[in-house]
Order: sequence, then C-alpha cells, then structure tokens
Amino acid sequence: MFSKASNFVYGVDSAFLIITGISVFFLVVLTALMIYFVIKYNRKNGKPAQQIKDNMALEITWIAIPMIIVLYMFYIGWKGFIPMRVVPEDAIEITAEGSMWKFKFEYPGNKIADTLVVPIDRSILINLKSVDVLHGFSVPAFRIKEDMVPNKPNYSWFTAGELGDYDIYCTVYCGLNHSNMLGVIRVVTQQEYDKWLLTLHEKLKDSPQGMKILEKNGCIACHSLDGSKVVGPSFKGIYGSKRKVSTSGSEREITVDDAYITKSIVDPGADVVVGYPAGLMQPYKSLSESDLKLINEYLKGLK
Ligand SMILES: [Cu+2]
Repeated sequence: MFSKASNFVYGVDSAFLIITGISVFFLVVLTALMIYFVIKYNRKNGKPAQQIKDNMALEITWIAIPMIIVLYMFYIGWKGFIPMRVVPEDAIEITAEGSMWKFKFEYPGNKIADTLVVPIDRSILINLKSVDVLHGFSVPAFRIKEDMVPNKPNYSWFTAGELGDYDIYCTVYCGLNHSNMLGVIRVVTQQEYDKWLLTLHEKLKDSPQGMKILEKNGCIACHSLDGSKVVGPSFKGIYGSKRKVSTSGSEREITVDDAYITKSIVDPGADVVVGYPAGLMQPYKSLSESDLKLINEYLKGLK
C-alpha cells in the first residue's frame, strides 16, 4: 500500500491518511446529524427543540474526546516528522546548492554534479545551501521538503528504497524562472554508484577565475555559455560583437567591449539588448574592479 521510494513514505502517508480519515468521518457524521435534526425538528412537525443546560457529563465528553483526537493527530504527525531531523551517523554526505535557477550537487572530494546520484538502501545526508535567494528542496516521491536559506545551513536526509529517477522541485518562489528550477535524484545500485563517482570529473581546480566569478554570482543561470537563449543574451561570442541596445527608450548599435560589459553588470538597465526584457537583472555592485576585469578577460576568450 505504501511506496518504498524512501524511508519516510510510511510515516508521512499514514499520518496523512489517518488525519484525512478522521476528518472525513466527522464530515459525514456531522452533516448527517445536521440533516437529520433539520428534518426531525422541522417547525411544521410541531416538535419544539429542548434547551440543555449545565450538563457536566456532556461538557466533559465534548472537551475530552476532541482533545484526545487532536492530540493523537499531533502525535502521529510528530512521529513521522522527528526521524526526518535525526540523521544516521553512517550517512553519505552530499551538499546541494540552490541558485537562480538550478540545483548543483557537491560530493566529497570537491566533485560537482548536476544530477543527484545516490546508492539504494544507504542513508544520504543532503546539506542544503543557497547562494542567492530562498529556494526549496522538495522530493515529493520521498516525502521530504526543506528550505534552502542563504547564510543559514539546513539539511535533509533519506534512504531510497527503490531504483529509478525522482523529481526534485524548488518549492519556494525564487524569481522569473522558478518553475524551471528542477532536478533529478537517480537511485542506483552500490556498484553503479561507485562507478559513477569515479567518472565524476573533479571540479577543475584551474578553471578560469573569471568563470568562477560568473558561477559564484549565478550569472550562468540566465546567460548561457553555448549560445542558447535563456533569460538574457548568451555569453558565447559576446565580446567584440555588435548589438542593438535600447538606451533610455531609443535604439542604438554598440560594440561589446570592457566598458559595455562592466556597465551591464553594475547598471544592467542602462543599455538593454533589443529583444530582451528590461529590469529583470539586478545590479551587481558588490563585484570588485579585479572581478570585473577577470570576467572581461574570460568573456574575451569565449568564442
Ligand atoms: Cu528556487
């Protein structure tokens, strides 16, 4: 009856079913009683209703029974929730980083992946962090959901019990492309996992510094590196190209150079490339002069 996708399915689903069951029971009983009384005490029948006053037994009953029921509903919810916050010590530790608008996973040894690959029947601890705004880490099939909060470490954990691919959703509205912020958990066998870990490329220690700055600031989420159109213009071949931009309402042609790139970072609304909406990008004023220079250097090489 309960899916074995993760160790939390039973606790969450049983609490949900019991609470729904209790609610449906009272809905049916109360509605039926209400209809029954409406008919029974219809004025046309001439049967006047009676006022009951100071009935201690009745009052104790209607306080005690609902209290027991709601405490029980709290208890089963609590019982399903507590294990989610108690991580087994032998859990494999992986860090999930949310940024506008993607998930990134960091494995021990500085290994980076776009897909969360995990072995079956092993406890997996996911450290959650965000580099920009609030994001959510939700895996409906596993019945887990936690917030990814900037500057506030959070975590989630699970043991997957069935092989397959499962969706990860960002559940906190995080801006324009929030609905595209999706991820995948791939549950594989231990052997497959070990093999995959070996092939996972090490985060390039000597990846260009400009690229690191672009990644750190989340630029890549909106500006692709391969020419594809995301939210803003692609970075590929941008340097030295001619663009039509809109400057305070009037169009003009510019050549993309250091000055234009720098201006577009610190004051993105000044010259907006025609065909792209204005006002979507916020100014990145915290970048230092040397950061801006490194970005320029990097984009120059991106043909
Ligand atoms: Cu998000």
